[in-house]
Amino acid sequence: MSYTIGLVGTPSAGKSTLFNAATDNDVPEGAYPFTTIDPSMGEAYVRVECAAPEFGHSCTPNHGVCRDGVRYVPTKLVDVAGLVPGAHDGKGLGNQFLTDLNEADVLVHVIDFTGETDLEGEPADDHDPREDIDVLEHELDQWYLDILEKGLERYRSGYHGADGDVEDDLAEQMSAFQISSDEITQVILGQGLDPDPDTWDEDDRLALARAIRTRTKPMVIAANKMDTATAQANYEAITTDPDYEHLTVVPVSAHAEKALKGGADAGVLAYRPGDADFSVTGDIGAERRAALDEIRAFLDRFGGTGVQSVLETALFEELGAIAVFPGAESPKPDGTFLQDCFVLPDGSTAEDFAYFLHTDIGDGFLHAHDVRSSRQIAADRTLDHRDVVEITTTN
Ligand SMILES: Nc1nc2c(ncn2[C@@H]2O[C@H](COP(=O)(O)OP(=O)(O)O)[C@@H](O)[C@H]2O)c(=O)[nH]1
Ligand SMILES: [Mg+2]
Repeated sequence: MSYTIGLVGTPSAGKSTLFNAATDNDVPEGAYPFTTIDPSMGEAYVRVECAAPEFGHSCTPNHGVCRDGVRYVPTKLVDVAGLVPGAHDGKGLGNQFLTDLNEADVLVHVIDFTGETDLEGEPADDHDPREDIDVLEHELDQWYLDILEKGLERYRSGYHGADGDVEDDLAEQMSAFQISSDEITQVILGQGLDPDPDTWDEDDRLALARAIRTRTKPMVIAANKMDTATAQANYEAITTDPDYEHLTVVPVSAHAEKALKGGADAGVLAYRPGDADFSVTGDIGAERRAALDEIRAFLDRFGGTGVQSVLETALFEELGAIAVFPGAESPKPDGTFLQDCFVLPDGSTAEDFAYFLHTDIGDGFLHAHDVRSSRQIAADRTLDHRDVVEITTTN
């Protein structure tokens, strides 16, 4: 199991550029856990501070790499092309777009913050990036609403749901979104709605669809092309607009990341993806040096190109996932150490982790050990990000 981060946005927002910058990694061959089935699906990495130095050893990752104490943990990235206004009504790639979108656990909405691309991806003079946000939210909400209405029809038809509870019919209709009937009940109550669906008017149903959407499809905005003055002005305006306070907006320059990675691949730059700085290690011309000076000014101002941080924000903050190391305090006889680092759902317990590793490990669970503190931990203890956990089994 691993998470999939979906890049979504209007044409020309910079999805492919960001996708390429995030997936074109200098990782040894054979280190890829996912086979590429289609070109829009790739392997990206999220950074996790490695636990190995705390034990005085260096790690030997099975997947991804570790660079000076920073683990690059693989995650799937998918470029979901085809967002156009009216997608939920079947416009453009329509339903295919929504099906593809559903493969993602969390979304990164890539937006051209320069305002020089309209909703159809055509050049524009003064497009407001807020429209991009509104359009995607509207498409998603309508899509969820359509499914919610079908769930209500199912409920009214009375053919399904043994107990006749509306949340059961809704959960069944929304099974693709992986939401349980208990969670639906929570959302209904959270919206202050009466449990009887016959009392819900159109606005109530839309609000409910939206609440289920934000819960099952968390999202972060990649404010792309922030290497331009117009994008910076729009960023300032949007991040101070109270109507958009509910969103997390990460400033990004996919171009800068691509340039730095290119320089690192060519051996003229020392740069680790996500770093806030780089150094020139090879011969570069005056022109390239000037371009790099601009990138350095960008990094100084924003703390990085934003490509790594937008993926990490999506996974660890919006989705709330945690990274856990299965391990012991010293290397195995063959010298391997902390080979794995897994990304698990928010709220995972020691026992969940055991089952995540293998059904046999879960079934044979005896106790878990917090390796850092050398303390035994209960099966139902929820784990924290970067925990190092050893599981002892009966077999
Ligand atoms: N200035 C600037 N231009 C960018 C950036 N990222 C992408 N672009 C440009 O935006 C255009 C569309 O990019 P592309 O990745 O093909 O967009 P997609 O249609 O969303 O996949 C191309 O001309 C890119 O070079 C960026 O960070 N800064
Ligand atoms: Mg593209």
